[in-house]
Amino acid sequence: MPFINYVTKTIAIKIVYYGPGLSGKTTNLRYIFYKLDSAYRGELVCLETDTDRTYFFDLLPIRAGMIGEFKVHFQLMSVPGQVFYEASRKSVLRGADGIIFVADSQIPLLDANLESFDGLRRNCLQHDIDLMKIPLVFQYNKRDLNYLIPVETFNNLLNPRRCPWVEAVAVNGVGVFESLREISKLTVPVVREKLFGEKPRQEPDASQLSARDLDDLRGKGREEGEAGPGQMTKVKVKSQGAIEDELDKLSKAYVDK
Ligand SMILES: Nc1nc2c(ncn2[C@@H]2O[C@H](COP(=O)(O)OP(=O)(O)OP(=O)(O)O)[C@@H](O)[C@H]2O)c(=O)[nH]1
Ligand SMILES: [Mg+2]
Repeated sequence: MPFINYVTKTIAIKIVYYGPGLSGKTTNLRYIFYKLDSAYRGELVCLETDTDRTYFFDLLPIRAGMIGEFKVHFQLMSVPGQVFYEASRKSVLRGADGIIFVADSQIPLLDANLESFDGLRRNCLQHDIDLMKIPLVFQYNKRDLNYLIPVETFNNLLNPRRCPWVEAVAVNGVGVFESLREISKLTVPVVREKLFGEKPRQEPDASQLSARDLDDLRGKGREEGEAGPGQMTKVKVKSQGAIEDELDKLSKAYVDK
């Protein structure tokens, strides 16, 4: 459910980047962070354990225009893809308004993609999220490499609903904003319905507001080119409970501004 603050007139739409380890989820967030002027985004925050190695999630809040008199923020979060971090993936997924499934297009990683998607299905079930209904976009990433899984195969195996899909080279920014735009087109009408009782419409321009705003945002970013390393804030946590507290705190901190 989107987080709506009627006092500060802000709405937070939570978008989760999900997918197997090393598929490029964090790369998406880094690229967006680097491209957007700091007026349009918060910090890129990264949670890690005492060992300095184990990442739980990344969070990047960005501003994206208005719905009525409400300011819209997208909370972009990426889960850790490695099999070991199932509990973190589950926590991050809680309350998601939309999901971008970042798949790794390399043929040897087909099973890893399928397993990750199965995990997503399982975790959605546990959070009462209906994977057949929640806004979902597929990003088929690493299209710059050789020996690629054909898009048709991906769609047949992962995407029978024929949700929007984007071919991407996230490391160069290709498809990164397009994926964000697709998910905003799906999530914004749901928020409008919640706020104003408007039924999502079928016309192609039903959710142009956010799509246009995202294009504007991109215009306000830096020149095209490769994303730099970007800076990150690192937060130490010790337990699963602490992760969930931190998640709540971080999600609200930016929205309440
Ligand atoms: N060739 C190529 N490499 C990419 C692309 N996108 C990301 N990478 C590289 O893949 C590696 C992993 O990227 P990350 O963004 O850290 O992957 P992740 O999905 O966040 O990984 P986990 O946090 O372990 O789940 C990095 O070395 C990236 O530079 C791409 O489109 N093409
Ligand atoms: Mg990552």
